[in-house]
Amino acid sequence: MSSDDYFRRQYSAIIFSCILIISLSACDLFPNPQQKDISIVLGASDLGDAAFFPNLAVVHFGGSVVWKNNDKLTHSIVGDAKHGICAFKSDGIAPRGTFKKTFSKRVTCDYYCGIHGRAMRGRIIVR
Ligand SMILES: [Cu+2]
Repeated sequence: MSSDDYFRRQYSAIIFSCILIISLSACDLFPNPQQKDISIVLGASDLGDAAFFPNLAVVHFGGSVVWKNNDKLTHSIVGDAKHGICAFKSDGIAPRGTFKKTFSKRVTCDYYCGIHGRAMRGRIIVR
């Protein structure tokens, strides 16, 4: 094997590894902590499942969800559970305000607005 062939092979191996790593990350196979942004949309108090966008947010274990209030009314976020990690509650989130929650457990949490009730609903899946 000539040294040219040797370098060509090394080079191919590196390129192949890079492509593999990029594909794996794109497929979400590496569980990286991350942040998911959820918008409380304009007119949210009448929108039910559409009050939050995305309505179903998937976040990695150890990641955070940040709700941003893009409406003109104050809202709050209440986890729909009596105990455990899904039993959380924000203060009132004023227009343009945010609320951040970190999830350190693999769970599915339903939530609603503490001010407008289940007329505003959303779900988070932590995996
Ligand atoms: Cu609300």
